[in-house]
Amino acid sequence: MNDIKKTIQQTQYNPVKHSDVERIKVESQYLRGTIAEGLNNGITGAVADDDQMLIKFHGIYQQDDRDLRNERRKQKLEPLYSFMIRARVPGGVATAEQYKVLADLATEYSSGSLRLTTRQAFQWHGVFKRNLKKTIAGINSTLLDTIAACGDVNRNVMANPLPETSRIHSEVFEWSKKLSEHLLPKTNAFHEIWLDGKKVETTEEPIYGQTYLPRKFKTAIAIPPYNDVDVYANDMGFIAIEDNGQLKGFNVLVGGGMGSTHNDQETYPRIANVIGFCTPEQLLEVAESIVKVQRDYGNREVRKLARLKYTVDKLGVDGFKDILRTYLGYELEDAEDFEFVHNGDRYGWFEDEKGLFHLTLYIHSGRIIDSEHSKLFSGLYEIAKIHNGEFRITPNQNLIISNIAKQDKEKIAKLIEQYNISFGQEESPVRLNSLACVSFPTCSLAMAEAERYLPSLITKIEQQLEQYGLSQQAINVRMTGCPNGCARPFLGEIGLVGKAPGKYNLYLGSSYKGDRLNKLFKENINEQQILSELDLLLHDYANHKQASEYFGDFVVRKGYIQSVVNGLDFHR
Ligand code: SRM
Ligand code: SF4
Repeated sequence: MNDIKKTIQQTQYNPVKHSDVERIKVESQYLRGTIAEGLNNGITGAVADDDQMLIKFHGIYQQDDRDLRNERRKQKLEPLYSFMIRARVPGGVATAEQYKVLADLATEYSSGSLRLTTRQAFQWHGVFKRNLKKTIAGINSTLLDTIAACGDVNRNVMANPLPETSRIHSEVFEWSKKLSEHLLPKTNAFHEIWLDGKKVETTEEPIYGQTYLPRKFKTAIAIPPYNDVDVYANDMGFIAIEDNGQLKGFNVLVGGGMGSTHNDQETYPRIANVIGFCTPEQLLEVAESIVKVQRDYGNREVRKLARLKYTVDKLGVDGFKDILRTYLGYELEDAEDFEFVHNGDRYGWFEDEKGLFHLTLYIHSGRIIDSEHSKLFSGLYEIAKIHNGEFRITPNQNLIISNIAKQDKEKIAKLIEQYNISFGQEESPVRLNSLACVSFPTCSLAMAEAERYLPSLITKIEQQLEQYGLSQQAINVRMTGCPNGCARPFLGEIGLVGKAPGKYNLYLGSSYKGDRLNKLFKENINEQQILSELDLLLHDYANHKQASEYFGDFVVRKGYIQSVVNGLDFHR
């Protein structure tokens, strides 16, 4: 216990040792900073430097259009600043009524599209400073919010979105909401700044304290046999355990994460460790205790080493469990058996036990926009007008029109056809299993294209697969514009991670169910080189794969790449 007290002391802000972000948090008066004043400053489209960090806790990122950066520089104009807003949508569930308002906000204040994220959230890009307050107030009017959608706190809690797949689904979904609520920051800053709420002085943050967490913190709940939430990629994970149709409890996982830096061996993606089991009644206190261990033991000096995964490796898994026990006052029970089959989505129509229908749509990179090919934005809006159920975002950037009554099925099917919306009926398995992050033009950290480029690369990979008689083979292809890992590329059987414009690192060897990392196979290669490397591998795969053997397992079995289950082996 003394040890813990000592460590808590160490989390007190130390101006000499701690990173500057810690100073910003301490000086912010519980996340207020000068955000409110900055919104009224019409001279610049940006907010103050320190506030750029703080607005993340409110679900907002300052960005600029990178396609226009050089041109504006030449014209001696400041970058075209705008903001990305992310809503917190626990379990990814919004009613059709809510969706309609969110789409209206996109039309009125953002770039006219909605973006579904890899963590089951909605994003609006291109919101100008003058429209921030109106957009956030609009989101709040639907009873959704943007609190803690980003920042050094627990983020949107993910959960398997498909009610048809499990009898315990609704219970697990309720737990994802409770977890999300329980771990929210309690400061009143959000209401004061965005909703003109009454000023109430914040004197403490019961879970987080004044400096919040050392870094972002992510939580997901998986329901076997589906690992669509990629539970191993989360700081804290729970795997629901069912017993005779009842929710028995959850296996507890800690220490997952994807982010890394090119050529920096200190940073690495990591698969979370299963450290035990808890009952539903214990879930909130277990989660809170894990968060507190990270709060007190996480690295506040070097942000790139501040995620829970590094804390777990620093303490050792057993060391982490020992410390957790002292926070909890008891030991977790032994983990239960479970089996995953896949970390992707299941497309098309499903009917559940109650006779309700669910339709999973394929949405490339989660971008809800009208294009020449499909009037997706308009079509979903028309569906929202007549649908009485929900819109559920999947962890793979897709959308489920959920709980459709039998009498509405035909009407919705007609709209799907009329607006040419895909539910995977025409796409190849490799396309349906592909994932790309946002990257250019909005992401300030992008090094290479992802969302805008992946579709054309997939077309070329499809041609190769067809040539080798593998068109029906599902292979996970995941691309990101940098190694931060937003489309979880280190869990792709084929992972492509941007290095420079047109250049990618090629990673191979993840499992199809997301419980093994991939590893660097070729560095800094262009499209032609990517395709010729894949050509050799796919040729061999077609000739020598064992029955039902996935591509990721094949490249490991054939020795093209080493199997990596421990993040520390990622660079070895
Ligand atoms: Fe991410 C930063 C987009 C999921 C790891 N991520 C960013 C920023 C905000 C760039 C920035 O800091 O300026 C990107 C904004 C792009 C834009 O214009 O929208 C961004 N991340 C996204 C989204 C929208 C990607 C997508 O295509 O869907 C996802 C939003 C999820 C959400 O709703 O909250 C998104 N990001 C992820 C994931 C996947 C996941 O969580 O399952 C990861 C890997 C898992 C993890 O966290 O380890 C991820 N994003 C990062 C990192 C690296 C963190 C690290 O530990 O090093 C950064 C950079 C950072 O935090 O400094 C980052
Ligand atoms: Fe941006 Fe990199 Fe994340 Fe892609 S992986 S959205 S490029 S931070």
